[in-house]
Amino acid sequence: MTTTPESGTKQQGKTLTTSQGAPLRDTNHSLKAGPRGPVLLQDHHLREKITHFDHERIPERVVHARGAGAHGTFVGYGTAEKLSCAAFLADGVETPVFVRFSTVAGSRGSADTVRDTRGFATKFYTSDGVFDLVGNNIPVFFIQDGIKFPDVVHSVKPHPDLEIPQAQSAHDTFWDFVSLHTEAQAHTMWVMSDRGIPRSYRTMEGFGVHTFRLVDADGGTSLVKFHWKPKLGVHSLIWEEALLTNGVDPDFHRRDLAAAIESGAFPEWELGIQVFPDNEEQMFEGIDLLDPTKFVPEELAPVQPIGKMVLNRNPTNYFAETEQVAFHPGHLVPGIDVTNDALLQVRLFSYIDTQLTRLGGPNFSQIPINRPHADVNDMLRDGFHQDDVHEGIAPYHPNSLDGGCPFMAGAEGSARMPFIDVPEHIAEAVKERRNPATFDDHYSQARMFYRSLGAQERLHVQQAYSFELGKCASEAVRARQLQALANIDADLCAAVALGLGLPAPSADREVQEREPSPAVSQVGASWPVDGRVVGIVADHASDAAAIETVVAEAHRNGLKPLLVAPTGGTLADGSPVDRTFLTARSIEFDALVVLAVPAPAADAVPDLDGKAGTPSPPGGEGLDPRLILLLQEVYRQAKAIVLSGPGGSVMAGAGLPAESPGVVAAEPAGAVEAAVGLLGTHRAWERLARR
Ligand code: HDE
Repeated sequence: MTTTPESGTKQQGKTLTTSQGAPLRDTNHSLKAGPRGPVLLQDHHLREKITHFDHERIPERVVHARGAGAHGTFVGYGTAEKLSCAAFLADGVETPVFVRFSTVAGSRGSADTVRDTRGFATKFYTSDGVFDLVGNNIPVFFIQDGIKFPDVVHSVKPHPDLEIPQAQSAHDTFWDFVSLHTEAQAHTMWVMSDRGIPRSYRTMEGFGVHTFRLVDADGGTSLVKFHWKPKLGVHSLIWEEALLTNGVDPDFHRRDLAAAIESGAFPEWELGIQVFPDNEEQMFEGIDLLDPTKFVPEELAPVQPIGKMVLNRNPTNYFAETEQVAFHPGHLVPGIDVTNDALLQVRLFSYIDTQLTRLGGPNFSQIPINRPHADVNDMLRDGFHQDDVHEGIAPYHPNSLDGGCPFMAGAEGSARMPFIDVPEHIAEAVKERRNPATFDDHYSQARMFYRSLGAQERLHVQQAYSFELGKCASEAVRARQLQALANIDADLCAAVALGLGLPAPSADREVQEREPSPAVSQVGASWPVDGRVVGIVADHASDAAAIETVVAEAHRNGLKPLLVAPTGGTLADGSPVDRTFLTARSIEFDALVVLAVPAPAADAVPDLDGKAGTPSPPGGEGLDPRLILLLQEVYRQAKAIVLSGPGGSVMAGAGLPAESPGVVAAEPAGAVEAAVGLLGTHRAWERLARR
């Protein structure tokens, strides 16, 4: 990782100075009247240092405060050329990008693996200016109209009296709101599914959510929905992992993204579009394309790939890049335009407004990470943090004094293609506060999504609702949400009601049946394993050749091997131990290869985290209790376990069945191959189904 103390900075080998460049001899002592003080006001260096420190923080984002960023490249396939004149979508055109992933509800210092929607915002530095695709990892949103955004956000944020709970939806105000404002039910269903706890930012789909409009070179238009498809497939944590991770490694997603890039396992996504005719109705198969609480199943409108994004460089400075990046759904380029989706329209106002407070004024697009790579010749002037030294005397249009410049795009003298607002016919309308009737269906897609999941995934949804509602103190809120679940699916409602100890209500309305969409399920497909983590359990007596083979094979297959042993130090092959039994925890590993069965160390340092208290199952007396805990957790989490050489006997000692889906025996030479075969499906799903 780049954060090692040895890594260089531009200041290496240089002399310390004040901000004005004056060389300094001492930054450890303030200027005092004698060694015992008092401190003198005239110490400019002291005052500059403290004043700057006092102002180091800027307001965090009101939502999406916690995030991780990465640089990369987008390459167009040219397949969208017929639909859009956007230059960056043309065949083979390479465009630099910066992506910021985020959670929504938590503060900047909250944990990565909470149950929440994730942001997936991409800045394309195109030759025609910046295009921002500011999406989420869930294709539907909580609300249909942006005027409700403060309401939904206030409901999910910590209670205003004590600022508790942080980064959680499992509390009364959130469920109060979503059970009253039932258009939020579809989005909530996605968040309660495994999608709400991604394994990694690298294994998330991304969605533009709204319907956008593509414009071709002749002004022809089509409606589209944007999708990011991860090369590694969609993969999530299970709840136990998410909870453990919040404590063991709250930076889990940040670390995973940075470590993958650092190791050369560059995360990749294909950008795809679903295409719909741009007609007056703006409907597709009974789905209103302007309703952002609805998605269009891929089975009805296939996602057509139009380009590929690879993230290949970590930020150099978190604040300068990831914190100061400013996205805006209105940052559009010729060839892409917005629609009248009322959620999108309000966003067009909000994102510039919020930067005025967050980044301290109107010149945030001059911050390096926000600077377009295209020529900027605006007539915006002055303001806080103005970095440009504008020349000329006529920042107005029309002018004759600066040669009439800058020219209008498309006019004589300008080579640039203009952004054209699509001339859209607005039907004769009455000014009113009202939604179309097609927005009234709040349940059919929540039901369709739930019924499209695999049995194990449905079980997770049941558990998630039971957990979240179980944390609500108000019985009225719990009962009201159960009513919403009754309208979605009677079995789901019954399972959650059972957990809550409340009666399961019957549906109180007719809900339209929709065909299931198997594409939303994570069960059943197989994916590449790049950058996945394999823990190798060995001890100081383990055979050097076996360790060498497994580590080399892991690298060859693009996996990240971590050697786990009872204590630190060096193993027989000379490799340093990466994790001791004290510092290792199941959440870090996607698969475990067990090469040795270390016995409990007689003189083990007493464990501070209570791991040593794990009871030994019958037959497990000879095993280190921390290894038993590791195996039990990895087993419960339905991860691959490969038993090799002496490791073969370990399952029984940990009280686990040796014959089980996702548990295999292999020689060291074939251990990684066996793990790769199991890892492709992300989990031993059958093992989860058995419980
Ligand atoms: Fe955002 N949203 N949002 N949002 N949003 C912000 O902008 C807002 C919505 C999304 O990594 C804020 O610069 C309103 C939908 C992402 O910097 C703010 C409404 C979707 C990010 C804001 C929405 C998103 C934001 C906070 C309803 C998915 C993080 C800081 C009309 C399609 C971007 C900022 C980053 C951030 C407002 C709805 C995604 C306050 C008013 C729908 C990924 O402007």
